Amino acid sequence: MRLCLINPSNPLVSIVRVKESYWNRYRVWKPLSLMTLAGLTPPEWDVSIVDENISTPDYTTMPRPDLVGITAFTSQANRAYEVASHFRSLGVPVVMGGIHATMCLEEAMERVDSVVTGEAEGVWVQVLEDARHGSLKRLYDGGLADINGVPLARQDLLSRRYAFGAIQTTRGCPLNCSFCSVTTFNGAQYRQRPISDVVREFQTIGEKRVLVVDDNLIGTRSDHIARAKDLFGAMARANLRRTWVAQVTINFADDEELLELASKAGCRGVFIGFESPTPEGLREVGKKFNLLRGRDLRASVRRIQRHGILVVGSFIIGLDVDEPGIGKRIAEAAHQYGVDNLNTLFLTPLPGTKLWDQMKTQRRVPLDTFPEDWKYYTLTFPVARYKHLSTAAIIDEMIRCDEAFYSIPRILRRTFDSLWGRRMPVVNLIGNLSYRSNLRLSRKTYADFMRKHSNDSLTEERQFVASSQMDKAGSPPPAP
Ligand code: B12
Ligand code: SF4
Repeated sequence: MRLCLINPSNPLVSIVRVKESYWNRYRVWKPLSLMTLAGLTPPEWDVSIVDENISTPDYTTMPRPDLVGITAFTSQANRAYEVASHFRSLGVPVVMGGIHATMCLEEAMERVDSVVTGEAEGVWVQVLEDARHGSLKRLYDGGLADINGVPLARQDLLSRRYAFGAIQTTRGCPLNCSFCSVTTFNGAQYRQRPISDVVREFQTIGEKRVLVVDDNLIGTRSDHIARAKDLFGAMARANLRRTWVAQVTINFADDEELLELASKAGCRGVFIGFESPTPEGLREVGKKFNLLRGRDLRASVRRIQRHGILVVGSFIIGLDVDEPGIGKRIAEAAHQYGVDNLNTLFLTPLPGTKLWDQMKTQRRVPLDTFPEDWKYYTLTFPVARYKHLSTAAIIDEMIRCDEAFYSIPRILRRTFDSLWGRRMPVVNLIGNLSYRSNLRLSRKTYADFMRKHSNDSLTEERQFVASSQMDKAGSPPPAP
Protein backbone atom coordinates (compact mmCIF):
# COMPACT_ATOMS: atom_id res chain seq x y z
CA MET A 1 0.00 0.00 0.00
CA ARG A 2 1.39 3.34 -1.07
CA LEU A 3 0.82 6.44 1.06
CA CYS A 4 1.76 9.87 -0.23
CA LEU A 5 1.81 12.72 2.30
CA ILE A 6 1.78 16.23 0.84
CA ASN A 7 2.69 19.66 2.21
CA PRO A 8 1.15 22.14 -0.27
CA SER A 9 2.99 25.34 -1.04
CA ASN A 10 1.75 28.89 -1.24
CA PRO A 11 3.78 30.95 -3.72
CA LEU A 12 2.99 34.08 -1.73
CA VAL A 13 5.06 32.81 1.21
CA SER A 14 8.66 33.98 1.15
CA ILE A 15 10.18 30.61 2.06
CA VAL A 16 9.40 29.28 -1.38
CA ARG A 17 10.70 32.33 -3.22
CA VAL A 18 14.30 31.16 -3.17
CA LYS A 19 14.86 32.07 -6.81
CA GLU A 20 13.80 35.65 -6.20
CA SER A 21 15.84 36.10 -3.04
CA TYR A 22 18.92 34.00 -2.37
CA TRP A 23 18.66 34.51 1.39
CA ASN A 24 15.26 32.82 1.58
CA ARG A 25 16.98 29.43 1.39
CA TYR A 26 17.76 29.95 5.07
CA ARG A 27 14.04 30.07 5.82
CA VAL A 28 12.94 26.64 4.58
CA TRP A 29 11.82 24.46 7.48
CA LYS A 30 10.88 20.79 7.51
CA PRO A 31 7.15 19.92 7.74
CA LEU A 32 7.05 18.12 11.07
CA SER A 33 3.34 17.23 10.89
CA LEU A 34 3.97 14.88 7.97
CA MET A 35 7.14 13.39 9.44
CA THR A 36 5.11 12.71 12.60
CA LEU A 37 2.32 11.01 10.62
CA ALA A 38 4.91 8.94 8.77
CA GLY A 39 6.32 7.87 12.15
CA LEU A 40 2.86 6.68 13.22
CA THR A 41 2.35 4.72 10.00
CA PRO A 42 2.68 0.90 10.24
CA PRO A 43 5.47 -0.70 8.17
CA GLU A 44 3.14 -2.34 5.63
CA TRP A 45 2.64 1.12 4.14
CA ASP A 46 5.23 2.49 1.76
CA VAL A 47 5.35 6.18 2.79
CA SER A 48 6.69 9.14 0.89
CA ILE A 49 6.51 12.86 1.69
CA VAL A 50 6.17 15.56 -0.94
CA ASP A 51 7.05 19.04 0.27
CA GLU A 52 5.97 21.44 -2.44
CA ASN A 53 8.12 24.13 -0.80
CA ILE A 54 11.14 22.23 -2.07
CA SER A 55 9.79 20.75 -5.31
CA THR A 56 6.54 19.49 -6.80
CA PRO A 57 6.66 16.22 -8.72
CA ASP A 58 4.53 15.66 -11.79
CA TYR A 59 1.49 14.19 -10.02
CA THR A 60 0.19 12.73 -13.29
CA THR A 61 3.24 10.56 -13.93
CA MET A 62 4.31 9.57 -10.41
CA PRO A 63 3.43 6.04 -9.20
CA ARG A 64 -0.25 6.04 -8.25
CA PRO A 65 -0.68 6.18 -4.44
CA ASP A 66 -3.41 4.19 -2.65
CA LEU A 67 -4.00 7.04 -0.25
CA VAL A 68 -3.06 10.71 -0.19
CA GLY A 69 -2.75 12.65 3.09
CA ILE A 70 -2.63 16.43 2.93
CA THR A 71 -1.74 18.86 5.68
CA ALA A 72 -2.47 22.60 5.59
CA PHE A 73 -2.16 25.77 7.57
CA THR A 74 -4.90 28.18 6.55
CA SER A 75 -2.58 29.92 4.09
CA GLN A 76 -2.03 26.62 2.27
CA ALA A 77 -5.70 25.56 2.11
CA ASN A 78 -6.38 26.78 -1.38
CA ARG A 79 -3.52 24.80 -2.87
CA ALA A 80 -4.39 21.80 -0.67
CA TYR A 81 -7.82 21.62 -2.32
CA GLU A 82 -6.30 21.87 -5.82
CA VAL A 83 -4.02 18.92 -5.06
CA ALA A 84 -6.91 16.99 -3.48
CA SER A 85 -9.08 17.58 -6.51
CA HIS A 86 -6.38 16.21 -8.82
CA PHE A 87 -5.97 12.95 -6.89
CA ARG A 88 -9.69 12.49 -6.39
CA SER A 89 -10.20 12.80 -10.14
CA LEU A 90 -7.88 9.78 -10.47
CA GLY A 91 -9.94 7.86 -7.92
CA VAL A 92 -7.32 8.12 -5.17
CA PRO A 93 -8.91 8.80 -1.75
CA VAL A 94 -7.69 11.94 -0.04
CA VAL A 95 -7.58 12.56 3.70
CA MET A 96 -6.83 16.00 5.08
CA GLY A 97 -5.77 17.06 8.56
CA GLY A 98 -4.07 19.87 10.42
CA ILE A 99 -5.12 23.21 11.80
CA HIS A 100 -7.10 24.49 8.81
CA ALA A 101 -9.21 21.39 8.24
CA THR A 102 -9.97 21.37 11.98
CA MET A 103 -11.05 25.00 12.11
CA CYS A 104 -12.91 25.00 8.78
CA LEU A 105 -14.31 21.50 8.90
CA GLU A 106 -17.29 21.93 6.56
CA GLU A 107 -15.20 23.61 3.89
CA ALA A 108 -12.64 20.78 4.00
CA MET A 109 -15.25 18.02 4.08
CA GLU A 110 -16.73 19.31 0.84
CA ARG A 111 -13.36 18.96 -0.88
CA VAL A 112 -11.74 15.77 0.42
CA ASP A 113 -12.89 12.23 1.18
CA SER A 114 -12.05 12.24 4.85
CA VAL A 115 -10.99 14.77 7.47
CA VAL A 116 -8.98 14.17 10.64
CA THR A 117 -9.56 16.95 13.16
CA GLY A 118 -7.19 17.66 16.04
CA GLU A 119 -4.01 15.73 16.75
CA ALA A 120 -3.59 12.53 14.76
CA GLU A 121 -1.69 10.24 17.16
CA GLY A 122 -4.79 8.49 18.53
CA VAL A 123 -6.62 7.88 15.23
CA TRP A 124 -4.13 7.64 12.37
CA VAL A 125 -3.62 3.85 12.51
CA GLN A 126 -7.42 3.42 12.37
CA VAL A 127 -7.64 5.77 9.37
CA LEU A 128 -5.06 3.68 7.52
CA GLU A 129 -6.78 0.44 8.45
CA ASP A 130 -10.12 1.78 7.15
CA ALA A 131 -8.46 3.05 3.97
CA ARG A 132 -6.94 -0.39 3.40
CA HIS A 133 -10.39 -1.95 3.60
CA GLY A 134 -11.98 0.72 1.41
CA SER A 135 -14.13 1.92 4.30
CA LEU A 136 -12.69 5.33 5.05
CA LYS A 137 -15.02 7.35 7.28
CA ARG A 138 -15.81 10.95 6.46
CA LEU A 139 -14.56 12.25 9.80
CA TYR A 140 -12.15 11.20 12.54
CA ASP A 141 -11.57 13.32 15.63
CA GLY A 142 -8.12 12.96 17.16
CA GLY A 143 -8.75 15.61 19.85
CA LEU A 144 -5.80 16.09 22.16
CA ALA A 145 -3.45 13.13 21.94
CA ASP A 146 -1.41 11.40 24.58
CA ILE A 147 2.14 12.25 23.48
CA ASN A 148 3.85 9.89 25.91
CA GLY A 149 5.87 7.25 24.14
CA VAL A 150 4.52 7.87 20.62
CA PRO A 151 6.74 6.62 17.77
CA LEU A 152 9.43 9.07 16.74
CA ALA A 153 8.90 11.31 13.70
CA ARG A 154 10.44 9.91 10.49
CA GLN A 155 13.29 12.40 10.22
CA ASP A 156 14.88 10.25 7.52
CA LEU A 157 12.14 10.64 4.91
CA LEU A 158 13.01 14.07 3.61
CA SER A 159 16.12 15.12 1.75
CA ARG A 160 18.89 17.19 3.33
CA ARG A 161 17.97 20.25 1.29
CA TYR A 162 16.63 22.01 4.35
CA ALA A 163 18.33 24.73 6.33
CA PHE A 164 16.73 23.39 9.53
CA GLY A 165 15.42 20.09 10.84
CA ALA A 166 12.39 20.15 13.16
CA ILE A 167 11.37 18.58 16.46
CA GLN A 168 8.63 19.07 19.04
CA THR A 169 9.01 18.60 22.79
CA THR A 170 5.74 20.05 24.20
CA ARG A 171 2.21 20.91 23.06
CA GLY A 172 -0.45 23.30 24.30
CA CYS A 173 -0.45 26.80 25.74
CA PRO A 174 -2.54 28.21 28.58
CA LEU A 175 -2.22 31.86 27.51
CA ASN A 176 -4.83 31.93 24.72
CA CYS A 177 -3.81 35.22 23.07
CA SER A 178 -6.61 36.68 20.96
CA PHE A 179 -4.88 36.28 17.56
CA CYS A 180 -3.53 32.76 18.07
CA SER A 181 -5.13 29.36 17.45
CA VAL A 182 -2.77 27.23 19.51
CA THR A 183 -4.87 27.06 22.69
CA THR A 184 -8.00 26.13 20.71
CA PHE A 185 -6.16 23.49 18.70
CA ASN A 186 -3.60 22.04 21.13
CA GLY A 187 -5.39 22.84 24.39
CA ALA A 188 -4.56 24.98 27.39
CA GLN A 189 -2.71 22.24 29.20
CA TYR A 190 1.04 22.21 28.64
CA ARG A 191 1.88 18.61 27.68
CA GLN A 192 5.45 17.40 27.61
CA ARG A 193 7.04 14.55 25.70
CA PRO A 194 9.33 12.26 27.70
CA ILE A 195 12.84 13.72 27.70
CA SER A 196 14.40 10.43 26.59
CA ASP A 197 12.15 10.38 23.47
CA VAL A 198 13.17 13.93 22.60
CA VAL A 199 16.87 13.16 22.97
CA ARG A 200 16.53 9.97 20.88
CA GLU A 201 14.66 11.84 18.13
CA PHE A 202 17.22 14.65 18.15
CA GLN A 203 19.89 12.04 17.46
CA THR A 204 18.05 10.97 14.28
CA ILE A 205 17.96 14.48 12.77
CA GLY A 206 20.34 14.83 9.84
CA GLU A 207 20.56 18.62 9.80
CA LYS A 208 23.08 20.44 11.95
CA ARG A 209 20.52 23.17 12.75
CA VAL A 210 17.13 22.40 14.20
CA LEU A 211 13.89 24.31 14.82
CA VAL A 212 12.24 23.27 18.09
CA VAL A 213 8.65 24.02 17.07
CA ASP A 214 7.15 24.23 20.59
CA ASP A 215 5.05 27.34 21.03
CA ASN A 216 6.78 28.02 24.31
CA LEU A 217 9.70 25.73 25.04
CA ILE A 218 10.05 26.80 28.68
CA GLY A 219 6.36 27.05 29.60
CA THR A 220 4.81 29.39 32.12
CA ARG A 221 5.11 27.77 35.54
CA SER A 222 8.04 26.86 37.78
CA ASP A 223 7.53 23.11 37.17
CA HIS A 224 7.65 23.76 33.40
CA ILE A 225 10.93 25.60 33.82
CA ALA A 226 12.31 22.77 35.93
CA ARG A 227 11.40 20.35 33.13
CA ALA A 228 13.07 22.62 30.55
CA LYS A 229 16.24 22.54 32.67
CA ASP A 230 16.11 18.74 32.85
CA LEU A 231 15.62 18.58 29.09
CA PHE A 232 18.52 20.92 28.34
CA GLY A 233 20.73 19.05 30.79
CA ALA A 234 19.93 15.73 29.09
CA MET A 235 20.56 17.24 25.66
CA ALA A 236 23.92 18.63 26.75
CA ARG A 237 24.95 15.29 28.25
CA ALA A 238 23.94 13.49 25.05
CA ASN A 239 26.38 15.74 23.18
CA LEU A 240 23.99 16.11 20.23
CA ARG A 241 26.33 18.28 18.16
CA ARG A 242 23.33 20.20 16.85
CA THR A 243 22.45 23.85 17.33
CA TRP A 244 18.84 24.87 17.62
CA VAL A 245 16.39 27.76 17.75
CA ALA A 246 13.07 27.87 19.60
CA GLN A 247 10.13 30.04 20.62
CA VAL A 248 10.04 31.25 24.22
CA THR A 249 8.41 33.94 26.33
CA ILE A 250 10.49 36.77 27.77
CA ASN A 251 10.72 35.09 31.20
CA PHE A 252 13.44 32.95 29.59
CA ALA A 253 15.73 35.82 30.60
CA ASP A 254 14.89 35.56 34.30
CA ASP A 255 16.83 32.43 35.16
CA GLU A 256 20.60 32.35 34.66
CA GLU A 257 20.82 28.59 35.18
CA LEU A 258 18.16 28.02 32.51
CA LEU A 259 20.03 30.25 30.06
CA GLU A 260 23.32 28.54 30.74
CA LEU A 261 21.86 25.06 30.30
CA ALA A 262 20.02 26.08 27.09
CA SER A 263 23.23 27.44 25.64
CA LYS A 264 25.16 24.30 26.60
CA ALA A 265 22.42 22.19 24.97
CA GLY A 266 22.94 24.02 21.67
CA CYS A 267 20.44 26.91 21.80
CA ARG A 268 21.60 29.67 19.44
CA GLY A 269 18.45 31.68 18.84
CA VAL A 270 15.01 32.38 20.25
CA PHE A 271 11.85 33.93 18.80
CA ILE A 272 10.04 36.11 21.31
CA GLY A 273 6.61 37.61 20.67
CA PHE A 274 6.77 41.17 22.02
CA GLU A 275 3.60 41.81 19.96
CA SER A 276 3.17 45.52 20.73
CA PRO A 277 5.34 48.42 21.90
CA THR A 278 2.52 49.73 24.12
CA PRO A 279 0.81 48.38 27.26
CA GLU A 280 -2.58 49.12 25.63
CA GLY A 281 -1.58 46.94 22.67
CA LEU A 282 -0.50 44.12 24.98
CA ARG A 283 -3.76 44.31 26.85
CA GLU A 284 -5.64 44.20 23.54
CA VAL A 285 -3.97 40.96 22.40
CA GLY A 286 -4.18 39.46 25.90
CA LYS A 287 -0.42 38.95 26.21
CA LYS A 288 -0.42 39.18 29.98
CA PHE A 289 3.07 37.81 30.23
CA ASN A 290 4.72 40.82 28.64
CA LEU A 291 2.83 43.18 30.91
CA LEU A 292 4.76 42.40 34.06
CA ARG A 293 5.42 45.72 35.69
CA GLY A 294 9.04 46.66 36.19
CA ARG A 295 10.43 44.46 33.41
CA ASP A 296 13.34 46.05 31.62
CA LEU A 297 13.02 44.50 28.15
CA ARG A 298 16.42 45.71 26.97
CA ALA A 299 18.14 44.18 29.99
CA SER A 300 16.18 40.92 29.49
CA VAL A 301 17.24 40.72 25.83
CA ARG A 302 20.86 41.45 26.77
CA ARG A 303 20.86 38.70 29.42
CA ILE A 304 19.76 36.17 26.79
CA GLN A 305 22.31 37.43 24.26
CA ARG A 306 25.14 37.19 26.77
CA HIS A 307 24.77 33.40 26.50
CA GLY A 308 25.49 33.50 22.76
CA ILE A 309 21.78 33.32 21.88
CA LEU A 310 20.30 35.53 19.15
CA VAL A 311 16.92 37.14 19.82
CA VAL A 312 14.32 37.56 17.06
CA GLY A 313 11.52 39.88 18.16
CA SER A 314 8.06 39.55 16.72
CA PHE A 315 5.49 42.36 16.63
CA ILE A 316 1.96 42.78 15.28
CA ILE A 317 0.85 45.81 13.32
CA GLY A 318 -2.81 46.79 12.97
CA LEU A 319 -4.16 46.48 16.51
CA ASP A 320 -7.13 48.66 17.33
CA VAL A 321 -4.83 50.89 19.37
CA ASP A 322 -2.35 51.32 16.49
CA GLU A 323 -2.43 54.77 14.94
CA PRO A 324 -0.39 56.34 12.12
CA GLY A 325 3.30 56.25 13.09
CA ILE A 326 3.07 52.72 14.55
CA GLY A 327 5.54 51.31 11.97
CA LYS A 328 8.38 53.55 13.12
CA ARG A 329 7.37 53.08 16.74
CA ILE A 330 7.74 49.30 16.45
CA ALA A 331 11.11 49.64 14.69
CA GLU A 332 12.33 51.99 17.43
CA ALA A 333 11.09 49.72 20.21
CA ALA A 334 12.80 46.68 18.63
CA HIS A 335 15.99 48.69 18.18
CA GLN A 336 15.84 49.85 21.80
CA TYR A 337 15.24 46.36 23.14
CA GLY A 338 18.33 45.37 21.14
CA VAL A 339 16.85 42.41 19.24
CA ASP A 340 18.97 40.90 16.45
CA ASN A 341 16.11 40.47 13.96
CA LEU A 342 12.62 41.93 13.79
CA ASN A 343 9.62 40.14 12.34
CA THR A 344 6.53 42.34 12.06
CA LEU A 345 3.27 40.80 10.90
CA PHE A 346 -0.15 42.20 10.07
CA LEU A 347 -2.91 41.49 12.58
CA THR A 348 -4.75 38.65 10.86
CA PRO A 349 -8.00 37.01 11.92
CA LEU A 350 -7.38 33.27 11.59
CA PRO A 351 -10.29 30.85 11.90
CA GLY A 352 -10.62 29.44 15.40
CA THR A 353 -9.27 32.52 17.18
CA LYS A 354 -11.08 35.04 19.39
CA LEU A 355 -9.95 37.69 16.93
CA TRP A 356 -11.73 35.91 14.07
CA ASP A 357 -15.02 35.84 15.98
CA GLN A 358 -14.68 39.48 16.91
CA MET A 359 -13.75 40.76 13.45
CA LYS A 360 -16.34 38.61 11.71
CA THR A 361 -19.06 40.00 13.99
CA GLN A 362 -17.85 43.52 13.32
CA ARG A 363 -17.77 42.80 9.55
CA ARG A 364 -14.10 43.62 9.36
CA VAL A 365 -12.99 40.71 7.16
CA PRO A 366 -13.34 41.96 3.58
CA LEU A 367 -11.13 39.32 1.98
CA ASP A 368 -13.61 36.50 2.36
CA THR A 369 -13.90 34.78 -1.00
CA PHE A 370 -12.92 31.44 0.47
CA PRO A 371 -11.14 29.18 -0.13
CA GLU A 372 -9.32 31.31 -2.79
CA ASP A 373 -8.59 34.19 -0.41
CA TRP A 374 -6.98 31.95 2.22
CA LYS A 375 -3.74 32.30 0.28
CA TYR A 376 -3.50 35.85 1.64
CA TYR A 377 -3.78 34.68 5.27
CA THR A 378 -0.01 34.50 5.65
CA LEU A 379 0.16 37.40 8.13
CA THR A 380 2.09 39.29 5.47
CA PHE A 381 -1.02 40.87 3.87
CA PRO A 382 -3.46 43.27 5.51
CA VAL A 383 -6.57 41.12 5.03
CA ALA A 384 -8.75 42.87 7.62
CA ARG A 385 -10.08 46.36 8.21
CA TYR A 386 -7.96 48.17 10.73
CA LYS A 387 -9.38 50.73 13.07
CA HIS A 388 -7.18 53.72 12.38
CA LEU A 389 -5.34 52.64 9.23
CA SER A 390 -6.58 52.09 5.71
CA THR A 391 -5.06 49.24 3.67
CA ALA A 392 -2.70 51.63 1.89
CA ALA A 393 -1.75 53.30 5.19
CA ILE A 394 -0.99 50.06 7.03
CA ILE A 395 1.17 48.80 4.15
CA ASP A 396 3.02 52.08 4.30
CA GLU A 397 3.54 51.64 8.06
CA MET A 398 4.90 48.14 7.50
CA ILE A 399 7.36 49.36 4.85
CA ARG A 400 8.53 52.20 7.13
CA CYS A 401 8.96 49.76 9.99
CA ASP A 402 11.15 47.39 7.97
CA GLU A 403 13.09 50.19 6.28
CA ALA A 404 13.92 51.75 9.63
CA PHE A 405 14.97 48.51 11.32
CA TYR A 406 16.79 47.03 8.32
CA SER A 407 18.67 50.15 7.22
CA ILE A 408 22.28 49.37 6.28
CA PRO A 409 23.79 51.35 9.20
CA ARG A 410 21.60 49.49 11.68
CA ILE A 411 22.40 46.10 10.13
CA LEU A 412 26.11 46.88 10.37
CA ARG A 413 25.74 47.98 13.96
CA ARG A 414 23.90 44.80 14.92
CA THR A 415 26.48 42.67 13.12
CA PHE A 416 29.26 44.48 14.94
CA ASP A 417 27.43 44.02 18.27
CA SER A 418 27.06 40.30 17.68
CA LEU A 419 30.72 40.03 16.61
CA TRP A 420 31.74 41.78 19.81
CA GLY A 421 29.39 39.65 21.92
CA ARG A 422 30.37 36.42 20.03
CA ARG A 423 26.77 35.83 18.99
CA MET A 424 27.22 34.22 15.59
CA PRO A 425 27.80 37.40 13.54
CA VAL A 426 27.53 35.53 10.23
CA VAL A 427 24.15 34.06 11.09
CA ASN A 428 23.03 37.43 12.37
CA LEU A 429 24.12 39.11 9.14
CA ILE A 430 22.39 36.45 7.00
CA GLY A 431 19.18 36.90 9.00
CA ASN A 432 19.28 40.65 8.54
CA LEU A 433 20.10 40.44 4.83
CA SER A 434 17.33 37.92 4.30
CA TYR A 435 14.78 40.30 5.81
CA ARG A 436 16.22 43.27 3.94
CA SER A 437 16.16 41.53 0.59
CA ASN A 438 12.51 40.63 1.19
CA LEU A 439 11.71 44.33 1.49
CA ARG A 440 12.09 44.68 -2.26
CA LEU A 441 9.95 41.60 -2.84
CA SER A 442 7.35 42.82 -0.37
CA ARG A 443 6.95 46.17 -2.11
CA LYS A 444 6.15 44.42 -5.37
CA THR A 445 3.83 41.97 -3.66
CA TYR A 446 1.96 44.79 -1.87
CA ALA A 447 1.57 46.69 -5.15
CA ASP A 448 -0.01 43.59 -6.79
CA PHE A 449 -2.21 43.08 -3.73
CA MET A 450 -3.43 46.69 -3.79
CA ARG A 451 -4.14 46.51 -7.52
CA LYS A 452 -6.27 43.41 -7.02
CA HIS A 453 -8.12 44.44 -3.91
CA SER A 454 -8.39 48.15 -3.62
CA ASN A 455 -11.28 48.82 -5.99
CA ASP A 456 -13.82 46.48 -4.47
CA SER A 457 -13.30 47.36 -0.83
CA LEU A 458 -11.93 50.88 -0.79
CA THR A 459 -15.18 52.74 -0.42
CA GLU A 460 -16.38 50.58 2.47
CA GLU A 461 -12.96 50.77 4.06
CA ARG A 462 -12.87 54.57 3.94
CA GLN A 463 -16.24 54.58 5.66
CA PHE A 464 -14.96 52.17 8.33
CA VAL A 465 -11.79 54.12 9.13
CA ALA A 466 -13.72 57.39 9.11
CA SER A 467 -16.36 56.03 11.47
CA SER A 468 -13.68 54.63 13.83
CA GLN A 469 -12.01 58.01 13.94
CA MET A 470 -15.30 59.79 14.56
CA ASP A 471 -16.18 57.30 17.32
CA LYS A 472 -12.87 58.12 18.96
CA ALA A 473 -13.57 61.84 18.73
CA GLY A 474 -16.92 61.23 20.36
CA SER A 475 -18.97 62.18 17.30
CA PRO A 476 -21.73 60.04 15.90
CA PRO A 477 -20.69 57.67 13.07
CA PRO A 478 -21.64 58.80 9.55
CA ALA A 479 -25.05 57.87 8.21
CA PRO A 480 -24.88 54.74 6.03
C1 B12 B 1 6.68 25.23 12.96
C2 B12 B 1 5.64 26.24 12.55
C3 B12 B 1 5.85 26.93 11.38
C4 B12 B 1 6.99 26.62 10.42
C5 B12 B 1 6.44 25.57 9.45
C6 B12 B 1 7.34 24.44 9.17
C7 B12 B 1 6.59 23.49 8.30
N1 B12 B 1 6.99 23.39 7.09
O1 B12 B 1 5.65 22.84 8.75
C8 B12 B 1 7.15 28.00 9.71
C9 B12 B 1 8.10 28.87 10.51
C10 B12 B 1 7.63 27.93 8.28
C11 B12 B 1 5.73 28.53 9.86
C12 B12 B 1 5.20 29.45 9.00
C13 B12 B 1 3.93 29.96 9.13
N2 B12 B 1 3.09 29.74 10.16
CO1 B12 B 1 3.41 28.48 11.56
N3 B12 B 1 3.58 27.34 13.03
C14 B12 B 1 4.48 26.48 13.33
C15 B12 B 1 4.12 25.86 14.70
C16 B12 B 1 4.87 26.63 15.78
C17 B12 B 1 4.38 24.38 14.87
C18 B12 B 1 3.82 23.50 13.74
C19 B12 B 1 4.31 22.09 13.93
O2 B12 B 1 5.24 21.65 13.31
N4 B12 B 1 3.69 21.37 14.87
C20 B12 B 1 4.06 20.00 15.19
C21 B12 B 1 3.16 19.02 14.43
C22 B12 B 1 3.49 17.61 14.86
O3 B12 B 1 1.83 19.33 14.80
P1 B12 B 1 0.74 19.72 13.68
O4 B12 B 1 1.37 20.43 12.58
O5 B12 B 1 -0.39 20.34 14.37
O6 B12 B 1 0.31 18.27 13.16
C23 B12 B 1 -0.53 17.43 13.93
C24 B12 B 1 -2.02 17.62 13.64
O7 B12 B 1 -2.34 18.89 13.19
C25 B12 B 1 -2.34 16.57 12.65
N5 B12 B 1 -2.13 16.82 11.23
C26 B12 B 1 -1.45 17.79 10.62
N6 B12 B 1 -1.47 17.60 9.29
C27 B12 B 1 -2.14 16.49 9.04
C28 B12 B 1 -2.44 15.82 7.85
C29 B12 B 1 -3.17 14.65 7.88
C30 B12 B 1 -3.46 13.92 6.62
C31 B12 B 1 -3.62 14.15 9.13
C32 B12 B 1 -4.39 12.90 9.19
C33 B12 B 1 -3.33 14.81 10.33
C34 B12 B 1 -2.59 15.96 10.27
O8 B12 B 1 -1.50 15.52 13.02
C35 B12 B 1 -0.26 16.00 13.50
C36 B12 B 1 0.15 15.13 14.68
O9 B12 B 1 -0.80 15.23 15.71
C37 B12 B 1 2.59 26.14 14.74
C38 B12 B 1 1.96 26.18 16.09
C39 B12 B 1 1.46 24.81 16.48
N7 B12 B 1 1.44 24.55 17.73
O10 B12 B 1 1.06 23.99 15.68
C40 B12 B 1 2.49 27.45 13.97
C41 B12 B 1 1.21 27.69 13.17
C42 B12 B 1 0.82 26.43 12.49
N8 B12 B 1 1.66 28.67 12.18
C43 B12 B 1 0.80 29.56 11.92
C44 B12 B 1 0.96 30.57 10.95
C45 B12 B 1 -0.13 31.63 10.93
C46 B12 B 1 2.04 30.58 10.08
C47 B12 B 1 2.22 31.54 8.91
C48 B12 B 1 0.98 31.73 8.06
C49 B12 B 1 2.60 32.91 9.39
C50 B12 B 1 3.90 33.10 9.95
N9 B12 B 1 4.58 34.03 9.40
O11 B12 B 1 4.31 32.46 10.91
C51 B12 B 1 3.36 30.88 8.10
C52 B12 B 1 2.77 30.13 6.89
C53 B12 B 1 3.67 29.18 6.19
C54 B12 B 1 3.03 28.57 4.96
N10 B12 B 1 3.70 27.60 4.41
O12 B12 B 1 2.00 28.94 4.48
C55 B12 B 1 -0.48 29.35 12.71
C56 B12 B 1 -1.49 28.69 11.77
C57 B12 B 1 -2.91 29.10 12.02
C58 B12 B 1 -3.72 28.70 10.83
N11 B12 B 1 -5.01 28.70 11.00
O13 B12 B 1 -3.22 28.44 9.79
C59 B12 B 1 0.03 28.42 13.88
C60 B12 B 1 -1.02 27.46 14.43
C61 B12 B 1 0.53 29.35 14.99
C62 B12 B 1 -0.48 30.32 15.55
N12 B12 B 1 0.04 31.33 16.19
O14 B12 B 1 -1.68 30.26 15.48
N13 B12 B 1 5.10 27.95 10.90
S1 SF4 C 1 0.77 33.54 20.92
FE1 SF4 C 1 2.16 32.18 22.02
S2 SF4 C 1 1.70 32.66 24.17
FE2 SF4 C 1 -0.06 33.43 23.02
S3 SF4 C 1 -1.53 31.70 22.97
FE3 SF4 C 1 -0.28 31.54 21.11
S4 SF4 C 1 1.32 30.12 21.67
FE4 SF4 C 1 0.45 30.86 23.60
